[in-house]
Amino acid sequence: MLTEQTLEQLWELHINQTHKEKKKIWNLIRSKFYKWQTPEILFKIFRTYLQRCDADGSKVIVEKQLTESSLCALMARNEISAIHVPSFCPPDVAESLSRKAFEEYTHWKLEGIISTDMFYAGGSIPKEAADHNWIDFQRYFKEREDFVAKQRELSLGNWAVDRLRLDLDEKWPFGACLGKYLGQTLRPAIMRIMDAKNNLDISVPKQGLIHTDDFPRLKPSYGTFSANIYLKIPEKGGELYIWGVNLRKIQGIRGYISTQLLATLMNQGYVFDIKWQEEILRLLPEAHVIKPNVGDLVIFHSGRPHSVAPVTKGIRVTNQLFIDVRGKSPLIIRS
Ligand SMILES: O=C(O)CCC(=O)C(=O)O
Ligand SMILES: [Fe+2]
Repeated sequence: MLTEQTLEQLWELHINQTHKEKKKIWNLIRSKFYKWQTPEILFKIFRTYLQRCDADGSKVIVEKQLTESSLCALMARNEISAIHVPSFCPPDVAESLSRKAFEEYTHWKLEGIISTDMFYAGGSIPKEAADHNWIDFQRYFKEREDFVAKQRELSLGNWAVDRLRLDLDEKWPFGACLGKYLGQTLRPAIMRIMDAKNNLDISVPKQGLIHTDDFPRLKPSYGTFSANIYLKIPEKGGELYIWGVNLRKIQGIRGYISTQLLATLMNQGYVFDIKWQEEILRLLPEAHVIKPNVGDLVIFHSGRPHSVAPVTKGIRVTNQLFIDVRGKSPLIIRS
């Protein structure tokens, strides 16, 4: 457990680092770009000229276990949209974890302003939320060890996140390790909960809120992937939509303008606005729809547009983690 003094020092280092990042030329330009509502203005100018993106032909593959060849097709070559491994987590473990999650859940605002339709179980504060204020930052580092210990205890030593870490380490040609930040180990996964009362003041469309968690112009062997292990499946809703598009592959000046504007809209700031959601949907081809069962694992590039259909009956519980791919080096696991 970290002392108060160490936590304060970490926060100071974190603030300095964040200030340095903000001063980088690209980040300054980007913040001005948003502040002056440039995306909205450009969108109005080009609206009729924009073209719908073509799918890149990538499919969702279903396999009994992760293999080196499927991981390389997904993460090194962006050839497939997602890997779906049924029954990755034993059903009794899924049941025990999701029962506990439901007993203690909190609604976080991401980046201090935007509410989401996801809740998070105790000890599961998202790193993105913790990065923005001192109270949540402390909680992240104070709660991470207990959270992991409790997940393992509830899983009777069979926590599927541990299995995933081992599989990735053994099957990715350069191994896998837990992420570090300022010399501290990051938490390997969070626990997310969705239910019918989502706290959002907008009515969410049938396919959910389309977004990306990484830039959608996908590069080979570089990017952030999202892994979800489904612990409880709702009676209605909760399907995962993934659009098999790679905005980097779209050619021509018209394609370039369309994809740059689309990429901007799928950034968190616009995601919670129905008007922009309609525009995003209009520019995308048909989606892959995955209806996971209890215990399934799905991994996909988080720069591919994706969404979760609103839960209208029952609850949905997942363990989620991000996997950073950084060329010929170990995968980085973090949440
Ligand atoms: O819960 C899911 O199925 C996916 C949620 C999501 O947006 C993500 O993992 O990035
Ligand atoms: Fe996401």
